[in-house]
Amino acid sequence: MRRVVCPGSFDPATNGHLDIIGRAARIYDEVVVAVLVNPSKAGLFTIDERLEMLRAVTAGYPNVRIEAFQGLLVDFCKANDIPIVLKGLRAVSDFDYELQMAQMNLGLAGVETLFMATNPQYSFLSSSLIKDVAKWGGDVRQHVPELIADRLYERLGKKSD
Ligand code: COD
Repeated sequence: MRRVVCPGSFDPATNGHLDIIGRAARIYDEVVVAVLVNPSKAGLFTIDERLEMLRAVTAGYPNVRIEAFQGLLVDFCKANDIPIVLKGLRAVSDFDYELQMAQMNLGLAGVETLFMATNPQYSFLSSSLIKDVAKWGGDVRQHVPELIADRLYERLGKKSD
């Protein structure tokens, strides 16, 4: 079975994340979306909320599985028999850090990293930008699924129209 992991914080997932996940689901037999549990960084959404939202918005993909992980990504890969990490690359600004992580993960455990070029319509999207815009009442509905926009506005105490 060809299996791949798409790791991230997903706080919350954006259409950019979902584009990569959907395209991966067409290539691989199984896509594991792995949500990092980072005890030192409180997110806007709890891990359970992120898992629940991701499961809802990927429900149309029978070969996508949503999991949480703590610790090293390579340990999660080993425990789940996943040889490949798939990352979306938005711009050159992503590249330096992604390359470092890819090389570290290869050295640590022989886990390969493949990069998928972001669909240009999503290349400027990040979870932090979405949260910032939503916090000030800006419209994020074209950048995240409806369910996630509703949860964002609710969490931030903003009117949702
Ligand atoms: N278009 C396409 N892809 C996108 C977009 C977009 N608009 N936005 C994000 N992505 C992709 C990128 O590939 C990104 O890497 C991934 O989605 C996740 O994005 P985020 O912002 O949700 O998550 P990050 O960047 O905070 O996730 C970092 C990891 C959790 C992957 C990383 O910290 C990690 O692997 N941590 C585990 C601990 C570990 O192993 N550390 C050693 C690493 S060498």
